[in-house]
Amino acid sequence: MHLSLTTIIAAATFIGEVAAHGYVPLLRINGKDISGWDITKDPYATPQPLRVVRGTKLDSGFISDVTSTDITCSIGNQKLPPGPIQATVAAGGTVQVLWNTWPLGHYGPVLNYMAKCPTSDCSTFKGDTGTPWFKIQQDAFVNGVWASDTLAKSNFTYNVHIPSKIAPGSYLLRHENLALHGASNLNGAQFYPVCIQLTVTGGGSLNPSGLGFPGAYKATDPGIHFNVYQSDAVNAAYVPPGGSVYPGLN
Ligand SMILES: [Cu+2]
Repeated sequence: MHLSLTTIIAAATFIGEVAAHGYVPLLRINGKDISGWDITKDPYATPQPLRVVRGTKLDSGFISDVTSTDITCSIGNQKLPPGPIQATVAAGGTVQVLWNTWPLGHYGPVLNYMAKCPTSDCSTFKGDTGTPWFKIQQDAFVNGVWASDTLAKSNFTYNVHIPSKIAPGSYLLRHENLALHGASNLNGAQFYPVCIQLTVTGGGSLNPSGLGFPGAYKATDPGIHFNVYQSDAVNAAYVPPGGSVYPGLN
């Protein structure tokens, strides 16, 4: 009975998701609002608006192929801003990511990575070759709730804590919802990465790297090919893909 009910809920979630995934039209840093990428307006504006959030193709859809360069910064990773732009945040500070919406039941972790841009201008950096990325923060199944549902219940907001000991400079922040509601099927996981161009001030001398997007994820990773409809105990033991948070960041 319980299994069949969760199957029905999963099916209903799947049907309902065509219209409503989510995107990031707004950031907040130190109480200041910064425009993100508004899928309802920005793709249609001429000239292309200058945004600190990387633009995406004309939808808010997910990536399911972890070997695609879309896994780096969302669908159409080749689309770069028309000029330099970055939001400034202090090392040790917080970037609030305000999604327009996020559906309950898209169970999964929220994962956050950074990569140092090779020059001071991040707008020319795709980040899709080599291993420039490092993981800074992740939340999975905490106190019986998936991080995705916590985000949905928190005004669709997630707070990214910028490490205090990284070197100052220009960075891409890769913030990602990983939806596992269909992930018991191989290639059924849905990735929703969002890249944000930052100037980090202060900080220390740490220059971490080591992960590639694509590269860090495999379709068969236990944190990607995973059945969320088993038990709280199984979910609590869930290990996100991409490894541990880089040590010594704070
Ligand atoms: Cu969805």
